[in-house]
Amino acid sequence: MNGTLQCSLLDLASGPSLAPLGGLDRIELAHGAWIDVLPGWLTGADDLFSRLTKVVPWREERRHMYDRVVDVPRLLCFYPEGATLPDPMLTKARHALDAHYAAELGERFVTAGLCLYRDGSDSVAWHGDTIGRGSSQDTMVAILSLGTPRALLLRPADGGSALRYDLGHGDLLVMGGSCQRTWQHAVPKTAKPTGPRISVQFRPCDVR
Ligand SMILES: O=C(O)CCC(=O)C(=O)O
Repeated sequence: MNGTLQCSLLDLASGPSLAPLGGLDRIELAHGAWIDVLPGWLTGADDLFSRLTKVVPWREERRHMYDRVVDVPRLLCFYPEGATLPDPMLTKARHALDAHYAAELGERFVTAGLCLYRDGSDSVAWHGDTIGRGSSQDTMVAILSLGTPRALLLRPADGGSALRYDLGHGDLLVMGGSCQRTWQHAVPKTAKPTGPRISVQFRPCDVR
């Protein structure tokens, strides 16, 4: 899934388009977790990427860490259930995920969390999405990655070595099964010159 964000002539000519989700590859992890990956799920997304950087009301977050309040090193915007997504293409992507996973998930993806990693010093630390039902139930979190490729790392929550997925422009990675409670994921900082990346995470109700 490596690549750079390039504005190709093909992209400009054809506009955004979603590949069939039948092309997803499932990788079984330990403890009942799995991931599905589909590199290049969304093609022609250069305009979408630049629109999202402008129209999404990105905001900084601060959180408590030990005895200090620190900036969360990325910008965020959360679209709760019922909110209009910032671009119709994201609604289309969510419908495609709903159609593909309906039987297995048994519910729809209803929220969207958007994160903007401005450069290589933006990151997210090791965590599982365990606010809500993800702490006790199997669920799914689908990530559409846009912009500059970044590494998404996954490691067993009880220790063990990490797996690395380099998520490029338009790639899809879905975490499923017990992944949120038995595995952790992170996007580490990188010292390499790195352009911006947007992560769009689609989640079912009460998973965060
Ligand atoms: O950047 C990503 O794709 C992962 C984001 C993430 O794990 C989160 O916001 O909980």
